[in-house]
Amino acid sequence: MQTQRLRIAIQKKGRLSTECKDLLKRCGVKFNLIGERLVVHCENMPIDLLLVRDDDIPGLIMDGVVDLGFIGENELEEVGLERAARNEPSNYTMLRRLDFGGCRLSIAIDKDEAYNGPQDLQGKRIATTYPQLVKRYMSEQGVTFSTCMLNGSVEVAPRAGLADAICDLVSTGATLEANGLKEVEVILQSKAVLIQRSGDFSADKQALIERLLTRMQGVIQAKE
Ligand code: PRT
Ligand code: ZN
Repeated sequence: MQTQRLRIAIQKKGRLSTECKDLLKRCGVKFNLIGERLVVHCENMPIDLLLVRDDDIPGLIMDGVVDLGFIGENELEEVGLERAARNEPSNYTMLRRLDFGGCRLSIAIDKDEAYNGPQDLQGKRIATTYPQLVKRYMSEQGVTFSTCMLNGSVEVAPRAGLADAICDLVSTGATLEANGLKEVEVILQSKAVLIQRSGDFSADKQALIERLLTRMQGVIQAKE
């Protein structure tokens, strides 16, 4: 069900949330976030913000339920692979890469273990929240492995005896270090991106998207 108003999905709470809201505000979008509301109507433009878990954003775009979404490339790619494997639509248009949310998806092992390359991961169990991205990387390397799917506390899996290695997001590396792990392979570099659903847009919506993108370009350039 498409509406006249442009629907933009953003993470409700978390690492991308504040910067997405700030960016929209700097682009001149006025809104007032009150309480636990899922949909927030902007005051000065025909825009509705949808405040959701980041995990839901790629699917909302790929199903054509919302028009635009802010999401980390790690999540976008994982969900895209997952949906493609299930023969569900996984298309979208990349509008622009943003200057926040930077991190990398890396494989890490016990810091005292020797490591000479991906072949050392042969037959190992890898704990991760990103099984599809790990699978893609490992099959490119020709290495077989098994997974241990965890949605949190991935970094404690080796110590807890649940896995031999992990594949998780890293920014400073402090979490790996605190858990006695060392980063051995970077399998994806990620940033927050702005994506758009596939399909047609009314002329008004298209013009609004273009106006937002022009303003975003100005805001981002001014920061550099
Ligand atoms: O509730 P919801 O599902 O919406 O949020 P979430 O808990 O799934 O996601 P959130 O808010 O933690 O992260 C959202 C997005 O931020 C991720 O999908 C990434 O695109 C991006 N991002 C950037 C990060 C990090 N940096 C990051 N450092 N996501 C997670 N981390 C984790 C990392 O795995 C480690 O556990 O933060 C911890 C600290 O990292 P270090 O390396 O600095 O110690
Ligand atoms: Zn999430």
